Amino acid sequence: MSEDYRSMWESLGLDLTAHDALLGVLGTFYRDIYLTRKNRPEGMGYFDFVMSEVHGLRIKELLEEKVAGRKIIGSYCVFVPEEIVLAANATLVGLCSGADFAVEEVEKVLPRNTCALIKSSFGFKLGKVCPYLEAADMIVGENTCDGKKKAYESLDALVSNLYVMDIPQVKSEKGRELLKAEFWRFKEAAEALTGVTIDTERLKQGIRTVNAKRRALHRLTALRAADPAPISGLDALLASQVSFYDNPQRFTDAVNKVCDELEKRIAEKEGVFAPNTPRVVVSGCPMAVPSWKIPWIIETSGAVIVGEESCVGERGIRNLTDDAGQSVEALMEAIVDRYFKIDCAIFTPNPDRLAHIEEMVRAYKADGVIHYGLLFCQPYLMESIPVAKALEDKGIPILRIDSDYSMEDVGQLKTRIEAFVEMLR
Ligand code: BJ8
Repeated sequence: MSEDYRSMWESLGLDLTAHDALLGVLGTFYRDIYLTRKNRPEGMGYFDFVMSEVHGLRIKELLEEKVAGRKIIGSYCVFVPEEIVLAANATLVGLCSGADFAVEEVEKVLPRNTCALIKSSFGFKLGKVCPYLEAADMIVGENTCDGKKKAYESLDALVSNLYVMDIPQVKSEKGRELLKAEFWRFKEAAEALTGVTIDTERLKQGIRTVNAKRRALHRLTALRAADPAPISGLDALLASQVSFYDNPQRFTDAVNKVCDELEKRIAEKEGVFAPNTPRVVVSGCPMAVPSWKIPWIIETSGAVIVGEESCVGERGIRNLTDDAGQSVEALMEAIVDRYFKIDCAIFTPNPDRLAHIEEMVRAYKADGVIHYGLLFCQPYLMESIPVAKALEDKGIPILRIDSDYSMEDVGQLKTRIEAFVEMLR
């Protein structure tokens, strides 16, 4: 961290001792996983810098935005439409966390058998270590899985600014109507928070900014089809993770710069792994920072990850929002259309997700799929069984892994993943 931010963290009510401990662990983990790797694209230096300042400079920027009258909205899900947030002159930041923290405190308010992602988010609140959460003017929860739905009832007692959005669970006409009504309600809530009336121009600009960000990420994902792979899965995941925190325009530029470099690498047949290295698509639960365990094991076991079918990955960024509409109503319809396509496992049935996994295997010339389910995540664990069967029926090898954020299972996972990679060869 290039500056002393202690007074800033103190003003946000963070527990400085706990926060120091968290940053220490995060820094060491990051150094071991990322900074010691060879042959990374130079453009990843930007993402290393963002990570080194993720609780420093970026928080300072957000607090400066607040002083200038902008609001900060925090979210736990890719269903929260950033287009509307930007149109209301607010900034969206991701609040999901990928590390265990204050576990004892968390288990006083949530059952032990709750998925690690939800427990982690509570741990960051109860442990007073998340400056994003404390800086947010509004926290948006969403009724997706049962775990989150019920957890927001408990979170409401811990924060004063929770807004809960209902999300359909069926892709029917009624389901779309529900999403549309909820997005209009959210638009009004965002307007009430910021005092800004969202007009056509503002909404169009919001859509364009988010589309540009997604386009840059689409460009990055497409380049990963090359063999040898020009970028590691760990680095591509890092870019996806940073997209939830960073300024959208700056992030878009940084991703495009990395893509320019990757295009040169591809032209020169330069890769991060040798040609014909076994190629894997990872599919399943989102991997929030610093959830790098699984990709790290995979990429130190002889395989390269060429795509993530996850909300911190393609599920979160697929499909652009049509910006051609000439009224707020038309643009809102386009936003509803785009988000209604998200194929989260909370939907029943959810055939689009399987089709997307197959499409990714084809597009990225993957040799197999590793399905990652967080322990106690019913939607993804349940869905992993029919997904595995359907892929196996089509001759696509798949390994199902259920894990959490602890490092206790690293040895066992490594053995299973190495055996799977060996089989792919
Ligand atoms: S759109 S995947 S971000 S809900 S891991 S909390 S599902 S028990 S995170 Fe998600 Fe939105 Fe869907 Fe994406 Fe529940 Fe499972 Fe935990 Fe999960």
